[in-house]
Amino acid sequence: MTEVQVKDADWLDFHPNPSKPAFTLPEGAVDAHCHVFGPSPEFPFAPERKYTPCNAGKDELYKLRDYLGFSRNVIVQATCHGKDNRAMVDACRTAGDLARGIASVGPDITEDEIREMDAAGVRGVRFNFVKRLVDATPKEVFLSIAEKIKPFGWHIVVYFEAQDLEELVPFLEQLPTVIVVDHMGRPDVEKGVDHPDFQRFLDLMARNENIWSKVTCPERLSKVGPDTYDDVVPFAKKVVEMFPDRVLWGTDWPHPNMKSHMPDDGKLVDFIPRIAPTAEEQQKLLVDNPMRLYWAR
Ligand code: 0GY
Repeated sequence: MTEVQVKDADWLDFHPNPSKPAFTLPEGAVDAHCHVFGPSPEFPFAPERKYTPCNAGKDELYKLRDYLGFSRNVIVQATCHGKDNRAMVDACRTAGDLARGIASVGPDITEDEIREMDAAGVRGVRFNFVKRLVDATPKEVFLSIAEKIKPFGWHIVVYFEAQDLEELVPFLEQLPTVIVVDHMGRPDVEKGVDHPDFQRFLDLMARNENIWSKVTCPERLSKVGPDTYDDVVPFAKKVVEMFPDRVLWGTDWPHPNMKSHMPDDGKLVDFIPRIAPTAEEQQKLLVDNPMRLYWAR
């Protein structure tokens, strides 16, 4: 019998009717960080998951894409699916050339499995260091995965929290591919842009031209909250200004593990011109950079 996977009691569902953004996205804009959850039971959540979300499948995701005015998506494997990439891969196949994926894999992944995911649109793997989301993986395991995916031209998305960056720097500088850091390495925005913690992140990007950043998730990082997320603006704006050719933006729909509130995705889109005020920055952030990284072939 198929197990019914009931969402966590305190789970916040994605916004049922987001506003229409005031900001008009440039033609061909990419939502470069989003997820699909299930739907379960067709795509069950993994036994080792740390949370059980609501269902939020590809149909809902593509409805939101069209409503907000995006053209394409990069779907990042969510930890609630563990290393079972079927829901993400199925969503990529459904969208054809309009979606790419980032998988979560183990060191036993075979070349044939990588090739099959590549054909579906997968272009990278995610290494997760956030302790509330995953059990720790030894760095040697991540390094062996990196060597396996590198010949396919894939890259590595890393998710960690600011307090862990110092320890991670030597490892990150060892990785042999492009690296994309989720949510600017999750700075503590109360410390300010000039704090050594955020400067360490900017220095890392300055030293390593293969390191990119998603200037995403004001709703996760903000202490002042919706709808303006004012305290996150200086951080994201700084990264866009310093590294205009190595930044990506995404909604993070369906916003896993938000506890304080559920963001209005339309308002998140309206955050973009505040962190990328010029048309040139917006074109790079939303179109040129993701197209170069994910749609070069
Ligand atoms: C995000 C953030 C989170 C979760 C995941 O894969 C995941 O479960 O990425 C989080 O809880 O901070 O980027 O979606």
